[in-house]
Amino acid sequence: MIAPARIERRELPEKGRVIAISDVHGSLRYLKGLLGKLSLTPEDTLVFCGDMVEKGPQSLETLRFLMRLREERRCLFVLGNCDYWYDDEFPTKPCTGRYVRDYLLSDGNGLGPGLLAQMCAEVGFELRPDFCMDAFREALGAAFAREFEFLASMPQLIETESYIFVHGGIPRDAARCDGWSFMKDDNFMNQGLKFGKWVIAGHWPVVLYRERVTDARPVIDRESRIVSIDGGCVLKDDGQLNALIIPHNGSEDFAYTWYDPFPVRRVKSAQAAGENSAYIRWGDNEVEILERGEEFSRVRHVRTGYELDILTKYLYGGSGVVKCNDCTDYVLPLAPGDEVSVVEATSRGYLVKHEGVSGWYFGELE
Ligand SMILES: [Mn+2]
Repeated sequence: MIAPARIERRELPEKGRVIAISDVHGSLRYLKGLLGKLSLTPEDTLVFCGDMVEKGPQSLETLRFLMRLREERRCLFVLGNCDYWYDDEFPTKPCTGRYVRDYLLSDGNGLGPGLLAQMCAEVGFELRPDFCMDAFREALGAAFAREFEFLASMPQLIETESYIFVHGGIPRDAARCDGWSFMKDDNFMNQGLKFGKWVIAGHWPVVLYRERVTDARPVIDRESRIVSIDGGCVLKDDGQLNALIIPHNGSEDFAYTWYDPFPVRRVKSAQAAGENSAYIRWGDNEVEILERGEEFSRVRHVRTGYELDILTKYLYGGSGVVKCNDCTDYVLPLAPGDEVSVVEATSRGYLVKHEGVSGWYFGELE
């Protein structure tokens, strides 16, 4: 059991929008792109629902960008499981559990250097296999006290009059749960919970809540009063960074926008929706290769037996078990003039996104 959950009660101003963003994951490009689309005014409140860092390329720069942003704009932050790098006892220093050492030496589990490794690089602390944890702690504590303090200032949950902001979710037996359980509350929307106030959460990429198509827009469930907003930026090849826009405090009239970096083009010819489709997703992505090609491979999804062609570069693994990046064979319904963003241009057609939904388009683009 780690530290108990830190819960903060806050008042939101009457005027201005409340804009929730989660799971930036060190992707400053997406964050800047999204903020650029929001036309922020001084009356708006930004709420960052955790996982500001890790997995993406610029954890340290993203953290510093947010530290500056909070001086210019009204910002609230809740801590995510990927942001929990400070020492509970000495919040201006990095945590130093055994897993930290393994994590640093593993180069961020294959995703590239995370926050602590980027800090080490900046101060020239070499991560040799025999590096000294005490020296690590002192070096980073001295150079990044402000950054650790910023992370340590974040509660795991912010409750306002009408909304609750949290990274993972509110666990069923919340009163007996530690802080970690609120941050890493996997698959929150599928736990059958209902709330009186709106709970706005990140952590679980929303595409995972959908079955047949890959839809990265926020999921708004009026029955349970949960809004899930993680668009899977960085983690998914076709992911996006969502912003949930509450027009004013107390409103349930949710809107949203998002940013992704893909070039926007216009569709020339109409295309009808495909009849069958699958969305092969992380956690359920074991495939059997039927025919390996250079660009596309024919595979069978092991659990369902569904067969589809996927981009060969999306395959990974080996030694018996082959998996693939999230992918779909969904054929999007499109009309001439529709705007799409192009994720992949292939010899067969385009993998595009239309209004947050990913799929294939086999016609020409303007
Ligand atoms: Mn998370």
